[in-house]
Amino acid sequence: MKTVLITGATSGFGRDTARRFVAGGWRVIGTGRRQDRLQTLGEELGPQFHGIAFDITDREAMSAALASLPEDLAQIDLLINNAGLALGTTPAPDINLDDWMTMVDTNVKGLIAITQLLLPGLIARKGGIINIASTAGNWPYPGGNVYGATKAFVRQFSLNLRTDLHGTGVRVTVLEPGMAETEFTMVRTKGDAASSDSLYAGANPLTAEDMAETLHWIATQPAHVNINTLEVMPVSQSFAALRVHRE
Ligand code: NDP
Ligand code: 8X3
Repeated sequence: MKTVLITGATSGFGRDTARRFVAGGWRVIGTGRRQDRLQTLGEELGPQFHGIAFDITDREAMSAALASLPEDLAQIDLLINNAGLALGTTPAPDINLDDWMTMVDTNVKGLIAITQLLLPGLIARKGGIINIASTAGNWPYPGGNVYGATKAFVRQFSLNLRTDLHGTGVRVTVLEPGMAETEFTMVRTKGDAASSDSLYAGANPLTAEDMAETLHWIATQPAHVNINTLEVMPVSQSFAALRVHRE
């Protein structure tokens, strides 16, 4: 049985991806800060699921949690770097600098730290890494500022990682979802349910189940196939024109 570690399995994409991989016969290690949610998911999914709680911005806690994995579970075949967040939609310069730093600490520094920790084992097992970036890393929008920049980092880090891992047999993919209804906007707006509801209302956005299915599809391609990049949007979402400000 193969083992996947999914960061951010307490909600949204990560939680449904844990469900999908368990259904597909994988052992799943799910992470996140909310221990209670990991426990609830463990009760739902049974012994194929193992939750470990840590804050991905805390390198010591993360190393200790990963080191505490039982020997069989520590043989990880696939890392899905999903944990991440946006904070705020305010255009620069009227932003909260702490929010910008938290996005960098989580989406960039947390992601690269766990990748580096697990890389020796992934190379030994010719495993795989799937990083979750975003359309926000490819298409600028007002207020996207640091969030979009962290996701552009994730895209380029993924491509560069694939280059570094040339010849190792390790697969690397970056998945770039567009608008999807999860707790993402509740987090971004710091609990503004009305804003979250109105963003998704009538938009028929992507769902966590859509992304779980896509991630499982990427992971189950024949061993010689590498999906480099995959951008996915709801049909309702497309591109806006460039703007011109006139005096
Ligand atoms: P959710 O808010 O529903 O889930 C985010 C997950 O990330 C949670 O499990 C959360 O766990 C975890 N997480 C956040 N911060 C930390 C931290 N410091 N330490 C550990 N875990 C953390 O959002 P989504 O499922 O939508 O987001 C998943 C990924 O997809 C993110 O990287 C997001 O940027 C990306 N994405 C989302 C899109 C969308 O429209 N929803 C579109 C494109 C990309 P906990 O709070 O328990 O720590
Ligand atoms: C989330 C998609 O467009 O809300 O990464 O930034 S968007």
